[in-house]
Amino acid sequence: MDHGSMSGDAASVSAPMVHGGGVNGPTFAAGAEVDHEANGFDPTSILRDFDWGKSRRLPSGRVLREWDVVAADKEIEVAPGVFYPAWTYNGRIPGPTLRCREGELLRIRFINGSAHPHTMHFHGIHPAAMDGVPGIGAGVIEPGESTIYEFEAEPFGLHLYHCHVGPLAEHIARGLYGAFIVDPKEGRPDADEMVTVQHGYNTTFDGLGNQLYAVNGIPFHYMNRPIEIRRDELVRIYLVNTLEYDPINSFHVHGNFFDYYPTGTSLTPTEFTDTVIQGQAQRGICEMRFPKLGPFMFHAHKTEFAELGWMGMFEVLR
Ligand SMILES: [Cu+2]
Repeated sequence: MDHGSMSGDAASVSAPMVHGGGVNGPTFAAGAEVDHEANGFDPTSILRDFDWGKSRRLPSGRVLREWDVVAADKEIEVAPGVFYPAWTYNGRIPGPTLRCREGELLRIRFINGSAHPHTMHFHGIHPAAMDGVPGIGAGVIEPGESTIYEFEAEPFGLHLYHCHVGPLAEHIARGLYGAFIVDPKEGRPDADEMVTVQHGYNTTFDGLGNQLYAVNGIPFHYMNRPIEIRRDELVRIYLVNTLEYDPINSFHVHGNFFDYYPTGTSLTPTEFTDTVIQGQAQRGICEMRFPKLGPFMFHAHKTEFAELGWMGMFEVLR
């Protein structure tokens, strides 16, 4: 076909180059994916993967819940052909979504298999010695060493954990964070539950910002693999922001509104909205039902973040 002339026929409008960005989808090579198998994790699995650990009832009647968490250095393909020297909990970014019930006794055995010193610092109410910060309790856990963090699950809500060794921003930004969910004693209504941890990758290590943004590890993942949900079913999203080097993050859903429970510490929502802003370590629960069928975007409403990876799709099915 002669492309020399732009006038007249369909030649001038057919077969456009595929450029992503904005509503056209990923800016990266359209549809290209990273090697999830080599990475050892897949955001589609992470989405609905809640790690309840191992539990048993103590003679006192109380439930003891235990996990092993291993820190390790790992190169991860964060965008097609882009490899990032990450630090991980249990080999994935974000780390495992640790889940328990209010009032249980929690025991986390932390093994540092990384070449760098790390800790696990949990958000929640616990003794100072279990805070996972340098110089208090077990303090910094050196490479090859381990410790046990033990505390009660309180308060109920959506929390997080992360490394607390300096330089703190880098230890977090390298990938050492995860969601920590404490269910209320009475539970929450049945729902299609999912976790979305918002974060970024400062691939230049200049500490001035991020070159990539994502939820659950891989930029644009849910553009390539939309999240399937059922029409009218209650959807509950545990939304956590662990982004470093940028002051705020946000979550916006298209074609719908949601009830928002900041920090998940109350069973009464504070807001009915389609957009929430979260600063670093802020988190909250979003509950919604999709009444309409079809594809609906979700993304950071900070457009820069969205176009550098923080966007995805819900596919509402019958
Ligand atoms: Cu660390």
